Amino acid sequence: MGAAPCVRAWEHEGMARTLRSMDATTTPATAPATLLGPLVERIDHVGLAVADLDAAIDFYQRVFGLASVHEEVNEEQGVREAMVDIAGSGSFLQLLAPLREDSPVGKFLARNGEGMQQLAFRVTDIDAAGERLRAAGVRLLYDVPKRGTAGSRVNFIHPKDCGGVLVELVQPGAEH
Ligand code: KFV
Repeated sequence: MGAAPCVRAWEHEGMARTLRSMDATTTPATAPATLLGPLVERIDHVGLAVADLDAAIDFYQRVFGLASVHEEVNEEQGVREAMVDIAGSGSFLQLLAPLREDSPVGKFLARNGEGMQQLAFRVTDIDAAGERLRAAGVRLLYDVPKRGTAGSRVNFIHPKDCGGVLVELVQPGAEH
């Protein structure tokens, strides 16, 4: 194979050069070469704001053949929610129906109607992730993580600091 190894070597050298220059101009304590990279495992879930939880569960079952595998009420977050398994991929759809109009999902629905409300990354260490983001000046919504689905710990990056996307960080609890 003629050119392919050469292209790969060039790409690797370019990436290494970028990292070397970042190391030379930043201090690891405040600005590591990648803020969260090693801590991010996968998309844990995509959160969808829905008006009627049972109707939404029925829709994803009948259209996509995807089943709800967990349901709960989170009073603090003001939601009734269902986790829909995306064909065993390890990622889920999180269907979120508001308990109150003045909750985050209630306000989202009033402003936008039904649709994607959040993107959640599973991380291995949510406290370390929070420290790194704060050190870089990224706004987190909570000083300490709150209780999320099935005993997980969650925090959110403000959408204004994340390209207009409400990004949740989630570290699974023992119930997962
Ligand atoms: N995505 C993108 N932009 C959003 C947004 C969203 N979901 N929600 C609000 N915004 C934008 C909105 O368009 C507006 O922009 C600004 O943020 C303020 O909107 O350019 P604009 O027009 O100024 P408000 O005033 O409608 O909302 P606000 O009261 O500021 O609250 C926004 C926010 C992100 C602080 C609030 O939604 C929040 O605290 N979210 C985190 C908690 C949450 O979403 N809980 C529900 C899911 S519970 C869950 O996920 C669980 C339990 N779990 O384990 O996974």
